[in-house]
Amino acid sequence: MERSILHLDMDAFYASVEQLDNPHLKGKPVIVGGSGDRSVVSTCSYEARQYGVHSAMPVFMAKKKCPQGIFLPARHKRYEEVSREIFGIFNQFTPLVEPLSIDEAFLDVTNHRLPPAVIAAELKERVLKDTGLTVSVGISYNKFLSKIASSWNKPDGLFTITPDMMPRILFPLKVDRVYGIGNKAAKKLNSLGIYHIRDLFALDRRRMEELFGKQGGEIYHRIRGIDNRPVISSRDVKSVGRETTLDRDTRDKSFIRKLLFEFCKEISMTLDQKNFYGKTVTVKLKTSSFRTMTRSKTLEGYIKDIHEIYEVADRIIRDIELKEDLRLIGVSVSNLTQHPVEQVSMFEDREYKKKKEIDRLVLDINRKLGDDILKFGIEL
Ligand code: TTP
Ligand code: MG
Repeated sequence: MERSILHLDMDAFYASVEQLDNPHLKGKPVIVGGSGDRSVVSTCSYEARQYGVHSAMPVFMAKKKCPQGIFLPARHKRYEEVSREIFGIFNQFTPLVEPLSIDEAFLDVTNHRLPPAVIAAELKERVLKDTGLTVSVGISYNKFLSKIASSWNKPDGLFTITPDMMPRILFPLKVDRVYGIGNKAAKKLNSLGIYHIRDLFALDRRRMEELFGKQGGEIYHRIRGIDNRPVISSRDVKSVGRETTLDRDTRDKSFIRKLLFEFCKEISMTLDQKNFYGKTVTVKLKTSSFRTMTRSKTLEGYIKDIHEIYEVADRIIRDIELKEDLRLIGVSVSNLTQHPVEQVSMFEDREYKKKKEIDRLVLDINRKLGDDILKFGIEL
């Protein structure tokens, strides 16, 4: 059965919240970012985008492009508050809400009593009425296409991609719009003269696999409108983890720790993307003789910062005496929440620094309490 997937993405989220709270900023080029000239733009209003300002641009450059811009520091606590409110609205339409970031979600409305276009219109109206903000909505039969649809006529957009529009609607889009093609891959493709999905479409499956490895097949299908990834509601996400079977068995702790750091980096990025925080860090090891060991540590507070996750994973691994080589290593973060009671505000604002200090203290205390908190389990 064909699915009905909505993708919702708030328009110029941080900047729109600033305009909402300070109505005299409405219609003006508002740029939200770090305070120093060396920091980067988090986002900017559509008025500022006309001057070529965009997310991740250094602030000094944004000032050059748009000297009349109104530069504001980020107020993460406030954005988290609005985020909670909009997700509350999404959840009233269906429990199948998959958060992608602070202002973005997929909704699976396949079995909803109302048609998707009606739900989308009602959602837009509710968000505007309850929060004063606009959201762009994309409707399609899979995740990839609904995300493309939501960006089609932003801001305040509503657009549907139906199967008969495929694949031509994708042809003029740049290759980096395809889920699975990041900046690096896009640069590689550009160097081969492949700029648009139209060019990508000309490649056969074998060539795609040569270029993208295992993911090549998925990308080949995705640009042909096939994407079977399910919408996974935040309630169903129990943990975020990475693990790998090693090319060669080893008990070299410095190698193991390096690998764990890489995993923690990826986990932290995923947590950040999905706007999750976790409380429990688990390290999983499998020895050459196929014995599996898992060790977990549960903290008092929620974390998602790479260094904090690694600090716990590293502490666990340091305490393990390896009598055998390992064939598999993994780490995961569980006990997840999207909204920890003590709200974390990110980056440079004061609350965040305070919160980090508290988290460090908690880590320290946990470390002193040591193995009381360290749970130990062995599975076969
Ligand atoms: P986005 O949804 O990517 O951007 P946006 O909502 O500002 O604008 P639009 O969707 O209309 O294109 O990101 C949501 C928020 O996340 C954004 O308001 C600020 C923050 N953010 C950053 O802090 N840094 C970034 O590089 C990006 C892309 C977003
Ligand atoms: Mg947005």
